[in-house]
Amino acid sequence: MNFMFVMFLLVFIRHIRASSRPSPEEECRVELLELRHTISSLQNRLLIGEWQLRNLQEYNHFYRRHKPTPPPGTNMTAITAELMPISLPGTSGNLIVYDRDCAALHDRIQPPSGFYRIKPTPGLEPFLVYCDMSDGGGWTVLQQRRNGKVDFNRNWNEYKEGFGNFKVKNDEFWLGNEYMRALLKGGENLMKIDLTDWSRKKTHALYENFRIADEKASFRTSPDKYRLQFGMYSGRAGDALSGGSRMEDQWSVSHNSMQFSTKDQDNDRYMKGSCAKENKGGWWFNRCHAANLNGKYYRRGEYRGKHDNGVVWSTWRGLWYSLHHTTMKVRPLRFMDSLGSGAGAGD
Ligand SMILES: [Ca+2]
Repeated sequence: MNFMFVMFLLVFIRHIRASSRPSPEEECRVELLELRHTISSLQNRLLIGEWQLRNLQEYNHFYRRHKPTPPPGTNMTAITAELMPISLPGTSGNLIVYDRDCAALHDRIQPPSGFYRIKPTPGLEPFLVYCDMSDGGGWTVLQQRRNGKVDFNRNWNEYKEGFGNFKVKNDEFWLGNEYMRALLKGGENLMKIDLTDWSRKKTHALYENFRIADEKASFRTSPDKYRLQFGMYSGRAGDALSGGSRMEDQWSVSHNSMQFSTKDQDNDRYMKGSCAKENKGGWWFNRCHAANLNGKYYRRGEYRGKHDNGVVWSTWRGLWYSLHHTTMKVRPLRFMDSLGSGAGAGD
């Protein structure tokens, strides 16, 4: 009798244990529930982040543009001081202030977009740049294509010193490798590349730690010819500067660590010819490219030819589509941290 009771007890306990252990299906359901919960909390965080970014941008716009009308008899000096906490320094005399870049200019006086003189390093004379104060503000523009009016098929010295027009917003230009190098030398920079196709669709690519080496070598090394280096990619246009997502393409067309080449200085990795000559512009060619923003300006988008030499961002519109607008602009990484990047807003 006792033995029977023990046996019964054992079977009962095993049954209880078996029924308390969840089946694989139940385990899967629980895991799914947990995942859904994680997704929903991440979505909430994303929403809050986006709201904060929008708020910061609107606040900045409000700060600059919509000054309330003061009631009669108000002390205007006090109002102005309140609206502009970063006030203009006393430059009413002969003192000229040159900011290091457009981000510093933005921090100091928050001016509208336009051409301003900057002085990134003490040894360099101040030079003119286009400051894009939209899109979060503080961007120094290195390159613009808008209408094909400026020929980008130039030689080494022209790419070194810069070319194009520096007068109105939609002027086309290359700032110049020497100026870009000086500008990017100061610290960690974020490069934003804005692209527009012929149906007015926009996209962008962001690269952290974008920098360019010196033209001349440092002691005991070979000339570095404005070698390009950049860090992590983000954005929607695809990582064409790294050659796209295929490993075999990356080896032959990634622009990272490439020297600059022009039609009269072949520093590319294409042994049989000159990428710059084939592709009608100066660039950090490999053998040859997955992005060619200084290429030939075709007016329709899709084009044909012996070489894929259009204004190309291959990971977005392919090698045989020449873009309508391009902008390459930089600002310090830490600027993004303090104000929100505005990257991709509306794109
Ligand atoms: Ca070559």
